[in-house]
Formats: sequence, C-alpha cells, structure tokens
Amino acid sequence: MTKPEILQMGPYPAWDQTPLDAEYTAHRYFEADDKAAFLAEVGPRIRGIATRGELGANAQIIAACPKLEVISVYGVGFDAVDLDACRARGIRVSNTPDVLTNDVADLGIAMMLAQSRGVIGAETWVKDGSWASKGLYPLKRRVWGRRVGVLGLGRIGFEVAKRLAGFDMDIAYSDIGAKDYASQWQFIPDPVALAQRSDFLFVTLAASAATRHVVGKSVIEALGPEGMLINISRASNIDENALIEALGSGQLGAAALDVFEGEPKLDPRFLTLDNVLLQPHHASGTVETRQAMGQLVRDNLAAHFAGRPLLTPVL
Ligand code: 8YV
Repeated sequence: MTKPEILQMGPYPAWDQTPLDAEYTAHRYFEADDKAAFLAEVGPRIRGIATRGELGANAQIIAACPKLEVISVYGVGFDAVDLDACRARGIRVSNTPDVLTNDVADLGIAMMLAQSRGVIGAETWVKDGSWASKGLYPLKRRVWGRRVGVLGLGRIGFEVAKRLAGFDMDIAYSDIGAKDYASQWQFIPDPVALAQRSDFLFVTLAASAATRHVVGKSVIEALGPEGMLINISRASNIDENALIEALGSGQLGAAALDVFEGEPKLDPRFLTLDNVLLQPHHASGTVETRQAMGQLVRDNLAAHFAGRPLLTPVL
C-alpha cells in the first residue's frame, strides 16, 4: 500500500522522525528554500499535516493542500492553526494535551523561583569571581507566602496553582468563570484586579483571537514595580511592547518569559534588560514529555488514516 503523503512543518527528534517516515511520505516544509514552489509541487498530494504548537498551519498552507484531511499538532496550543479554514473543509485537527501539563507547570515554577531569588545572576556571581572579590550576593525577594495570581485556570494553570500551594502562597485566579474544582482559591474575574492584588502573575491561558493582549498596559501597571509576570502560554496573550516599556521604565518589576512574538527571533530590546529571565520556549521540553507528545502526534494520524476517531481531537 502506498504511504499517505504528509507535510511536516518543523523538525522532530529522531525517535519521532524514524517511525513517522516508516508510515508516511513526509515532505519537509521547513527544509524547503522556496516554500511557495515546494507547496505548489507537493500540496496537491498532501493528506495530512504534522506540525508543532508554535508553527501550526495557516490559511495559505491549508489552501495549498486541497486533499488535506487531518492536522496533528505536537503541542497543546493550536492557536497557530487556522481553525476556520479547517472547519470550512471538514479537516480534522488534534493536539497533545495532558501529557505535557506537569512539565510546563514545573518550568513555570522554576522560572518564578529563579527570577525571584536571582539564581542565574548568583551563578555568574560565583563563576566570575564576584563572590571572592565583592563579597555577598545582593539580597533577593522571597517567594513563599506571597500573593500570586493565575490567569487561566485550565489544565496547566491548575497544576501551577497546585504547586504554588506547596509554597504556602496566597492564590487567586481569573478565568471566564469560577471553576468548581478550585473553590480553595479566590476567583477574581477581572485580570486587572487580579494583577492589583498579586506579587506574581502567571499567564497560563490558551491563546486565541479573544485572548490577544489580555495582559496589556493596565494589567502590567496593576502588577506594578514590585510585581513579576511569568508567561508559559503564548506571547500573543501579552502586549509585548507595553511589557518591554514597563520593564525598561521600572513600572513593572520583573518578568520571566518562555514565549515571544516572532520567536526564536525575539525583540532585541529584551536582551538589554536585566529584569527579565528569558527561556527558549522549552516548558514542555523534557525527554519524557516530548516522547509522549510525538507518540500522540503519530497515534492521532494513525487513528485518522485507519478511519477511527482522533484520540485528542480539537476539531
Ligand atoms: C512545544 C507548545 O514547545 O504545547 C504547546 O503548545 O508550544 C510546546 O509544548 C511546541 O509545540 C514544540 O514545538
């Protein structure tokens, strides 16, 4: 039997690539120099797309694949997939929820701790000889017991909040409605009010057109000069320009970010700020989670091509 032809939007580890290539003829979009010519050539034969959370599949790519049946996303976020285009053509879409939740939450906590306690600067202090030449490392701010807001109490936000409870933090959250599984935490519907009462604000919202820049100037200013913003969701949830300006002027105390507009080419102003911790979008980046994500990407494709329901459908 001939293998179904799929479009592959980005690289996968070898442990995923080998089994993928065994089942499909994977056309590597990310390796094509002339993407338009590449799409014009292979697009008409494509039945599936294997993509990644941050790469998705836009309307132009979907339109170039008239026989497209399924898009399998390696990631929980599907904001980069044009769902309207998929709906219009009955294209099925899957993602990889659950398997990455705990690792993403872990990194968010690590970022908060690292930034608040100055872990990165402290290591430099040791390695560059400052400890010996200048003496004690400057004092940093406590984490435990302080007030924290979680913006978006979905799977990841819930796991973040659970971990924060272990630090005896005073936890509140915003979401579109109060969650029946979160009665132990204060529900504050308005993100500005949440930021106002928070020392730390985690952004754990699933991104969509509706959540774009939900963290804007007013939320950032409400968090204030002593506050810290931690983003492990998508850059589009935050007005990045307002964030950079507030970090530069001191209107916001600090930030810890795993996601950026236009990543991996981030706004160069980030590199000049000393009150921001920058991470290379790796919150789900453990061997264990990435293996589970890759398996789920293939399992969803296999289910589709065997005529079975998707395991983790988005559409
Ligand atoms: C991945 C992600 O880093 O789950 C998501 O939505 O963005 C991340 O888990 C990414 O999809 C891997 O390319």
